Amino acid sequence: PSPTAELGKSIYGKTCAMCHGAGVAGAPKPGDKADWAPRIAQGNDTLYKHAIEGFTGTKGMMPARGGGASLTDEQVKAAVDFMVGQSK
Ligand code: HEB
Repeated sequence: PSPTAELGKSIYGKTCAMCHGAGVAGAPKPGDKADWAPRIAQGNDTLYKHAIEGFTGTKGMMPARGGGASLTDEQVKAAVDFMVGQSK
């Protein structure tokens, strides 16, 4: 795995899995292709924007940077890439 993939997996485990791992409050689980397909179809730029700035959808509320205010954009994007990679 590339360094970015390792980073994404690590960030996901520390900051995102608390909601996304079990699908808490409507958070899409990595590997749930039916939930991810329409999200992935929006394109990476939208996914990154929603993960960085936060977003409220039909299922619930995604907090900005998953509540990890100190995460850099690169770290959040790497975690998004990891989640998308698990879900294709
Ligand atoms: Fe989240 C969603 C990412 C954390 C909750 N998210 C989401 C998405 C993404 C993400 C990409 C999709 C968007 C669209 O569709 O556009 N997250 C993420 C990351 C992280 C996270 C990367 C780490 C940093 N989340 C989180 C947490 C929570 C959440 C911690 C809890 C608190 N999310 C969520 C939800 C959702 C999401 C609920 C869904 C919304 C709707 O409605 O759709």
